[in-house]
Amino acid sequence: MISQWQLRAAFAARLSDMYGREVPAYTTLVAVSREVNEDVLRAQGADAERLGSISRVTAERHGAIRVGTPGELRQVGRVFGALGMHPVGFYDLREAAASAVPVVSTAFRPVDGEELARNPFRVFTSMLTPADPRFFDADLRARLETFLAGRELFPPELLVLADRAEAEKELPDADAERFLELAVRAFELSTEPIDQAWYDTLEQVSAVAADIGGVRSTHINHLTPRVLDIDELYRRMTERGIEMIDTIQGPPDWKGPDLLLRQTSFRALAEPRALRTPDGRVVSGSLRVRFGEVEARGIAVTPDGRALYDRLLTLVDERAAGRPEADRTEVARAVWAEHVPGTERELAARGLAYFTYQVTADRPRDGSRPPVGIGDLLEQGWVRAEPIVYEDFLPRSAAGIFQSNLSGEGTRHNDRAGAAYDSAWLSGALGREVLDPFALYEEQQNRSLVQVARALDLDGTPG
Ligand code: OOG
Ligand code: NI
Repeated sequence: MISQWQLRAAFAARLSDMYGREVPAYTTLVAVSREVNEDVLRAQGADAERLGSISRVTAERHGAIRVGTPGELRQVGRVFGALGMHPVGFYDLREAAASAVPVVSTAFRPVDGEELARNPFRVFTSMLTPADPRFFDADLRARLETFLAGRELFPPELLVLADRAEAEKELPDADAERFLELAVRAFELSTEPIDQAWYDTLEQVSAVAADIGGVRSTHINHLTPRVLDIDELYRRMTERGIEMIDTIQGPPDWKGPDLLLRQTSFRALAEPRALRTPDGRVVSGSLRVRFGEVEARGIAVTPDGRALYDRLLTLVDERAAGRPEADRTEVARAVWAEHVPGTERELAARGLAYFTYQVTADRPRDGSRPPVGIGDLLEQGWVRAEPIVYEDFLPRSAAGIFQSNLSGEGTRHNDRAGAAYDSAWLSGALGREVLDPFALYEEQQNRSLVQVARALDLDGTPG
C-alpha cells in the first residue's frame, strides 16, 4: 500500500523529473539551489535548519497551474485531495496586478505539521475569470466559455483513482502507479497544434488568458525549489548567464529574522509549440510562458504582522517612487530596519509572528511563580520559541511573478465594475472549504501554548 504522503512525495518528484526534461533550465536552478543550500548548511550548521530540516528543504517544491472553469477547479481539488493537499487562502490577482491577470487563485497544500514535515508540496492554482467585464466582453466571454466547456483536462480514470485515494488515504501499489502516471501526464505540455487565431485573440486581452483558454489542455507553469540564501542564488544564476527578472519579490535582504516569503525567477523561455494557422496548415512556432522560480521561506506572520508588512510595502513604494529599481532594495532595507523588530523574541512578544512554544528544561525551579505574558516567559527563561514556517503565498509577489513573465500588458478596462469573487465563492466552486491560513498557524501556536500552560500550571493560556 502507498500512503497519501508517499503519493504526494512521489508525485512531486515525478513532476520535477518531467519538468526538468521539458525545461532544462529548471534542472540548473535545482542544481544551483542545492549547492547554495549545502554551502549555507556548512557555514551555519544547525541554524540553517531553524526553518525546516535540510531534507525537507531539499525536496521542497511548489508548482503553479492554471485552469479555466469552476468545474475544472473542482477536478483539480479531487486530484490534490488524493495527495492530502487542501485549498488554503484566496488570492485575487486581478487586483494585485497592474496589467491584465484575470484569475483568482488558491494554494493546495498539506495542513498538519506532521504532513508538512513529511513533504510540504504545494500548488498555486489559478482559475480564469471570463465573467469579469474588465477583461472580456460578452462575445469573447461566450466564445471562451464554449471553448472551455468542450475540453477535458483530467481523464475519468484518474478522477476515480483520486477519489479512492482520498477516501481510503492510500492506494494499492498498482493503482498508485497508474494514478501517478495519469496525474503527471495531465500536467505535461501538449503537442496538439494550437489554433493560432484563437490564441492571438486571447493574447490581446491577456497572455495569461491565452495560456489558459487558448489550448485544450493544462500544463505545469513552473516548479519552484526552496533555497536558504536567495541573494546568493540570484548571483550564481546570473554568473551562469541565466537572465533573471529584475528583482527579488517580497521582504528585502535585511539583518533581522526572515519573514514570509522571498521569490525570484528566470525569464520565461521560448518553447517550440505546434500552431495551426488560419488556412489550416500546422507550423512550428514558439511561445514564452513557462519559467523557473526559486524561493526562500521565512516565519509566518499574524494578521498584525501582515498589516505591518502591507503598510511597509506602500511606504517603500512611496519612498522609492521615481528612483531606479536598484535603489528600491536600499529603501526597503532602511524602512524595515526602522519598523520591523530585529529579533524573533521581539516579534513574539509583540504578537507579530507565529511560534510554537515549549517549556525549557532549565526553567526556574525555586518555587517562584511564572509570569503571565509570553514576552516575560521567554525573557525569564521559562519557555523557548520555535518559529512556524510560512507555508503560503503573497498576492503582490504572485502578481509580480505573473507580470514579469508576460509577453505584453494585455488590456483592462478599469472603468467597468469587476465580477466579484471571494473565498466563500471559491469554496462553493470547489465543493471544499478554502481554509484560512492565519487560522491554521494560530491553531498550531495555540496547541503549544495550551501545553505550556498545563506544564507550568498557569491559570489561562499565555498571550
Ligand atoms: C502563478 C504565479 C504565482 C507564486 O509563487 O507566487 C506563484 C502562475 O504564474 O501561474 O506561483
Ligand atoms: Ni510560484
